Amino acid sequence: MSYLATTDYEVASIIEKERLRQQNGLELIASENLVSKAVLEAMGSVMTNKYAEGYPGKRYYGGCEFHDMAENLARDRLKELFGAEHANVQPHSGTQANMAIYFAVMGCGDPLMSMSLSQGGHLSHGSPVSFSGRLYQVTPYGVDLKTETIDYGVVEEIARKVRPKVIICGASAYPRTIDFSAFQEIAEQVDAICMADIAHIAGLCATGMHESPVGVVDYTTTTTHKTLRGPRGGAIMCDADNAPKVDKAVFPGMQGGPLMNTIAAKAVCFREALRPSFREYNRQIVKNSQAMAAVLADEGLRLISGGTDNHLILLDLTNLSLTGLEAEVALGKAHITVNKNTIPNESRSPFVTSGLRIGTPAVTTRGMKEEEMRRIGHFIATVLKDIHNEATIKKVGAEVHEMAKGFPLYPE
Ligand code: DSN
Repeated sequence: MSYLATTDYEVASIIEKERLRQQNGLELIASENLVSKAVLEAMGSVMTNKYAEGYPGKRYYGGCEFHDMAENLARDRLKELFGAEHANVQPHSGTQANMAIYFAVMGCGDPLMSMSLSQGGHLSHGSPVSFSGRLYQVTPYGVDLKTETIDYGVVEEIARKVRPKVIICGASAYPRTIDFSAFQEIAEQVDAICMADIAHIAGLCATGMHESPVGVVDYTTTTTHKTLRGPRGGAIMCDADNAPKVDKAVFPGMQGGPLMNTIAAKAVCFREALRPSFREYNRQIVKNSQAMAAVLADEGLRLISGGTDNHLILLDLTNLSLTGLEAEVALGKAHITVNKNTIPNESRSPFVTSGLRIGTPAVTTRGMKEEEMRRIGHFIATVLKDIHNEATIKKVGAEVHEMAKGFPLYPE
């Protein structure tokens, strides 16, 4: 029995139920992953006990010598991983990292250009329901409705018209390669600052599976918990010249004490990501995504843009007369966790949607390869094509359980 179970059985049993949910099912949420035991240990360590407002060598509290060491390690490892001149590892999340860049380079009401949320962007890129949509004057760009990919000519046209202060590239639901160099060129033509949010594809960028924007665009933000496979949090990279304003925007501009246990865990994650096995892992994420995409297409499902170059697949369920919500619920009953998602030209609300987003980072961490992806593709198609048949869902659920057993979360 764990120590927690002896002191707080209620919380311990909730955590155990969640562990079993993760163990017995297939996690296909594109933005999630399963961290190593080393990352978990750093997260649950005594580093959480300390206030360390400020930065290494310049803190507002005594007793920070080991926190300085941890934060310096995290910064140095992240810089090494991406070849960055400067790194800030304090943002509590990807949204905080984005907020810090906005605060560093824009004033309220300044024009901002970004991919619209309904076509693959992110809430914090200027959605009207986010602080970013309320503080800045946002002009969205989307995808070409025929190819369902970004049309850089159109992005340039909008940029010339709007003359934004900042152009954001990066997405939460875009299955294709993003041309960061093209975005930087467009930004330069209109004297805008270019910011890449690589939250979803950071692991792919760090390992050469996707072009890295670091050293190409002005600012790069990321989360650390998606394809990077670290603790839940954010980070920023930029040139040395821009470091002072970024650091000031994070602290004291926007956050108080950094989460030092998370920063220690980020250091652990970045070291793991520097190993050759992490490159292999990211290569497998993409191979898995493409193997699953091929099966889903063979089954007659419609893939937005016709396929995938990265860790995620976006399905349009319109030809099955299904909503994303119905699909998410039915697959959940079969222990397959996915999320409903808007698609280009969406006609439904974000709570219902016509699409489904599927990602392979977490199942790849469990050691699954193309063969398992093909089976999972068939599981998904079977449920979606017979969605009102509880017996079908139950049968697929039992097969999922059986398959999951063969890939333990923490085999050690
Ligand atoms: N909520 C995350 C995602 O699922 O893409 C982004 O922050």
